[in-house]
Amino acid sequence: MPQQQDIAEIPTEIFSNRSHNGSLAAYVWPDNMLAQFKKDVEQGLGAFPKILPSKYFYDKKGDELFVRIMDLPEYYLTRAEFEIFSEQSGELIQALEISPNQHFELIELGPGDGTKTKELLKVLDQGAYQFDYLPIDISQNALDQLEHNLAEELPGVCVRKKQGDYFTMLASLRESHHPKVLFFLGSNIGNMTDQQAAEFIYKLGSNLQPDDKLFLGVDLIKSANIVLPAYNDPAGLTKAFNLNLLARINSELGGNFDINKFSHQPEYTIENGIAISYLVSTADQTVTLNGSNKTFKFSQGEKILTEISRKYNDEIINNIIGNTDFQIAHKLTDRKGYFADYVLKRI
Ligand code: AVI
Repeated sequence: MPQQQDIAEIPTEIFSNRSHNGSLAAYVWPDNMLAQFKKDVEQGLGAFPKILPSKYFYDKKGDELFVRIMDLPEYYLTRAEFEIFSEQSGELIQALEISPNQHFELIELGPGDGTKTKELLKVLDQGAYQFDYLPIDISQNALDQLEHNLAEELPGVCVRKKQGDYFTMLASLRESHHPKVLFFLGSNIGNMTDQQAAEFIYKLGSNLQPDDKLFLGVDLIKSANIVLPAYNDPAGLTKAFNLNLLARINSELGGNFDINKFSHQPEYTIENGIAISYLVSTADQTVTLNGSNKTFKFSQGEKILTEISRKYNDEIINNIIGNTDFQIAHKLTDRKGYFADYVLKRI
């Protein structure tokens, strides 16, 4: 039976998270994306230990489940970051070093419904700051909805939505000479390995100018009795979220997974600092995919690693940004010290 997997053994390319490209909530996939899904599944299930990329959680059902997870009492991350935005907007503006007479661009990668950012936009708007808000997402639908809501709630804010891949969109903004503040919230970075996170942040920096800021929301390392329930809620939403990956392989790739023969198993220790989600086979079984000559054997108790959710401290952040052009300028935390928003300054 496979043992707990050392995170260092995980091939880094497997974890490219939804957050690289924003939400995948377009739901109708071009053929090349379906082919990539099939390739990743065949490769991941053929590997030992088995692994599936977490970016495939986010189909229509997965997105709906994640929205509900964020509302769960056990899932403290969203509330903790919201608290920072709603209670410390003054400190936040100070940390970003923006002044009312300097026009700047507030760019957000994968804004979702923008709930947290709206708290800041409200204060900036009232304070007569001069800025444009540029949400970047792969989903035109998500951007249209956000723009519509902002037009109603904050009509004074200039919204310039950018639909597409993060890095393509950021490159298209390079010409502008306004100072930039880049938001990447929700501990989305935590679904990447540290190596991937370092590469991702390096690439963000190459699209920014000295003194521009990256505002990075991360979940902090804390004890297992707080972290584990966030990934193992009694209502079973996280279990459904994890198992939805198999349902998706069945419906989109013609798989024959028996969903009832897999259980959801999150693992976390404060020493490791990474919540890892597994699907565990509860029987010896074989799975096939349509149009694939491969069969995938599972022994009872065998695990598929489906997601990592990294937790951080200053040392880990400093290691990750060590070879990038960023340094920590400020850190804001919620009252319980569960979550942090780091202001990383481009040097
Ligand atoms: C999107 N991401 C930051 C979430 C997390 O906490 O890793 C995804 C999630 N997985 C299970 N619950 C929530």
